[in-house]
Amino acid sequence: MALWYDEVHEDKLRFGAKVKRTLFMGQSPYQKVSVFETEALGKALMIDDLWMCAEGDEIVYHEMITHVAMTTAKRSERVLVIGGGDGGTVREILSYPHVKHVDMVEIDAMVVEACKEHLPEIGRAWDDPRLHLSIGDGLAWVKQSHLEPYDIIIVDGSDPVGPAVGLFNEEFYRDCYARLSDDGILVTQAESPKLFREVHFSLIRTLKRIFPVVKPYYQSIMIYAGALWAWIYASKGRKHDDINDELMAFTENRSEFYNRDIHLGAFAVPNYIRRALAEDDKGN
Ligand code: SPD
Repeated sequence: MALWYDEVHEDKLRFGAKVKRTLFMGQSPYQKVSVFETEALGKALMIDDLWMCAEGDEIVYHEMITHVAMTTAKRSERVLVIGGGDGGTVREILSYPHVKHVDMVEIDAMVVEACKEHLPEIGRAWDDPRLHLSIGDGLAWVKQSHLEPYDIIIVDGSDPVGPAVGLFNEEFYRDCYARLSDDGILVTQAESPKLFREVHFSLIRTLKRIFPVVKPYYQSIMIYAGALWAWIYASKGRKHDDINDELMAFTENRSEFYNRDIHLGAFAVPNYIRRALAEDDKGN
C-alpha cells in the first residue's frame, strides 16, 4: 500500500506527498523531525508534521529569502541567519564571494544533523570557513548587545508552533533592529497570506512598528500550505528596489529561479492584500 505524508490543517485541508521511504524520524527536545524521500519532489524535511523544504522546490524559497536582501543591501559582508537548519539559506548567502562572516543560529541540533546526513544537496556550504554555526536560541542571540552589527538578518524559522513562536514576536524584532547596521535589512519568512492570514498581517503590523521600510513580497512554493508564500523585507531606509546592478548581474547568472523581474514582481500584490495593508495603515 502507498505511504503518504500530509500536512493537515484543521481537518479541512491536506498538503501531502507520496513517500518512497522514511530516511529519518526523531523527536528532539523541541520538535519532531522527519526526512522522507518523496516520489514527486525528492527528499523532503518535515518538522512537527509541517513541510519545511523539498529538494524539488527548495530553490524558490531559498533564493527568494536571500537574494532580495543581498542585491539591495548597501553592504552585505556580515549576515545573521536565525533558523535555516537545512542549510539552504546559508548556501545562497555564501555564494557571494564578498560575504565575510555568516552567523547561523539554529535551535535544534537534530535538524542540522538530520539535514547534513540526508539532505546534503540542500546544505552544500556547511564546510565554508565563513560560516559560524551556533546551536542555540535565536531570541537570546539577538539580545547580545556586544555583537558587531549585521548588514543583513534573515529569519528562516519554521511555522509559529513550538520553538518558532518567538520568531513572530515584537520583542525579537526590536532586538534584531538593534543588531543591524545603519543601512541594515531584515528579511523574515511570513507564512501564507491566504491560509495564515492573521499571522501574516500581524507580522507586517509588528514590523511596521519598528522599521521605517516594511514591504511583504510573495512567490508560489508547491510544498507549502496555501501555495502563495510570503516574506517581509524590512529596513532602516534601504528600499526594495534600490538594486545593486553588479550584484544583480552576478546573482542572475548563477540562480535558477531568481532574477530582477522576479525580484520586482514579487512585490506586486493582489488586491485582497493591497486592501488589507491599506486597512492596517489606516488603523495605525
Ligand atoms: N511551512 C513552511 C515554513 C517555512 C519555513 N522555513 C523553511 C525552512 C527552509 N530553509
